[in-house]
Amino acid sequence: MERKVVLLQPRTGEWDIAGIRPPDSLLAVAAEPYHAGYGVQIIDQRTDRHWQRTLRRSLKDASLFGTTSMTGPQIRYALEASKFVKENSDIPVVWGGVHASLLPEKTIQKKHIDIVVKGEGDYALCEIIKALENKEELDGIKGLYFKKDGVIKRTGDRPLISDLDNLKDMPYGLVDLENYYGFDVGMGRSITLMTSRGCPFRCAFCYNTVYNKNRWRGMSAERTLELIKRVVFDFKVKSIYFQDDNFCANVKRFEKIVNGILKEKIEFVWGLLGARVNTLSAISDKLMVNTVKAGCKNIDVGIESGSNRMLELVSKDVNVSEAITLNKRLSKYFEKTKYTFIMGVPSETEEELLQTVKLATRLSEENSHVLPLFFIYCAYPGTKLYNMAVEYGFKTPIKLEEWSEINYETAYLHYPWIDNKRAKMMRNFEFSSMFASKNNEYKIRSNWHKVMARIYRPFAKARFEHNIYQFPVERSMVRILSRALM
Ligand code: B12
Ligand code: SF4
Repeated sequence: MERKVVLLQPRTGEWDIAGIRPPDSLLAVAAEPYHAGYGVQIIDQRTDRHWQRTLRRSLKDASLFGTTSMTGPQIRYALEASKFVKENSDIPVVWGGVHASLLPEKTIQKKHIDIVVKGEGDYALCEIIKALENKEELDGIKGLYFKKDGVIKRTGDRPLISDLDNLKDMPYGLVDLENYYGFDVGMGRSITLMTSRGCPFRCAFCYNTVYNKNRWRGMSAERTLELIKRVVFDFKVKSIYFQDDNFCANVKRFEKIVNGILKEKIEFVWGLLGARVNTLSAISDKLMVNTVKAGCKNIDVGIESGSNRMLELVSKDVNVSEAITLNKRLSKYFEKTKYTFIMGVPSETEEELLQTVKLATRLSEENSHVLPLFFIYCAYPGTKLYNMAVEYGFKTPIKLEEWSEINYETAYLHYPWIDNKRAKMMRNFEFSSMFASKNNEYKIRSNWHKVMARIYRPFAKARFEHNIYQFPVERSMVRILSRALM
């Protein structure tokens, strides 16, 4: 019997209510072994309620188990699955993903993990499979941390993949695309795509500086168009959410993609997760118009703060007035413009936080398509701001499972610089920003929830704009409801 590789996508916690995106990380690492003829199975904890039953069955003819990790609750679910594998088989357990890559030494120490892939896994996983099959040593495979006879070994860093065009097509046939929904673009069958990796900028809170070493690498416009055509024509996808960290980093490539969509009359709607104020500012009006003509409905931009001091502190390399100017331009183009803001960075004052709220309110007034969203700062290991957080008293989690607590919802509880009042204010801005604007409606699937959101909107707006953080009863109600739905 041919033995297969089993990959498991862990749950992500409360995020799983808002929508479930395809397991792109696992589809990416599955591509090489799949095209080399190995059997690969993907189990998704988020869509398979009986994942343990499915996994137990799969382990009977499995040669290796792999899973992925982001800092936060996903770690807990990935650990649960890894423990299950170890209790029910003797196959090696491999971890990859952003968290395992940022903290490989800590991750490999965990009892239920045998191999950690630091960085990109597209080629590494297949190399591991082949080495194990041929009973070869793992020492020759770059980017690994592994245990051998109780000793932890590392093989040195793997260089970043420079030519993304050489990557094999993702084996979408391994998942049921019908199970995935909830993207930030439109209705109908939708998918996420990543056509570039990394970002050349240096934001002090972002994983990119460590993980991608500030290097942006993009598929060619031609390969990107091929990929788009594949999902639109072969999989009948109606909307695409490009979740590149910085889709427009190379404006020439961006222009070629937009013009290609128009020239080849590829009909679909799309949105961009990663866009910056200064890169968008460098885009001509003509290209903006064509971008919209080519189906772009939604653009997400990280503004981060209404205080220039904070923007400097986080090395955003953009200032408040640039954001205001860009916003006026964007108001003429996109159906939705999502701005994200970050709160609770070490040394942020109450006044600076309120400046951010004021900026978000102004941007919404000057552009009716704006949806501002507020997030509480999460200290991700390896970043520059993380070191500052440690200086400010952030107690670094020691064990892998403790990292699952460093969630955007709870991380601030570990920050001594956040007092009770500030925590209440931030929780209020985080929650009310989600409901204060009518532009959030596209995110709500059920009509019943839409009606509730409409009734609540004026209260949310008042709470947001006037910093009314006392008695947050509605938050508790939503929490109870979401727990009931999970
Ligand atoms: C889609 C996505 C999600 C999805 C789920 C993704 C998933 N993998 O489970 C959802 C929407 C649920 C999500 C939620 C969140 N996300 Co998110 N997300 C992304 C996003 C946009 C794309 C990830 C992706 O699919 N990439 C494509 C694949 C190909 O790349 P990759 O995941 O890095 O995988 C490669 C390697 O890591 C490795 N690898 C990965 N897994 C495995 C497994 C094995 C076995 C092997 C061998 C190798 C391997 O090989 C892959 C190919 O090279 C990234 C940003 C980005 N542009 O990458 C952020 C990102 C991963 N998310 C991030 C964050 C912060 C969050 C949130 C906390 C956001 C928030 N503000 O609350 C939440 C909560 C998550 C949690 N803590 O549990 C951070 C992670 C930081 C960190 N330290 O972990 C990122 C990097 C964004 C950022 N710029 O900060 N996210
Ligand atoms: S612009 Fe975005 S992706 Fe690039 S470093 Fe800053 S936060 Fe990260």
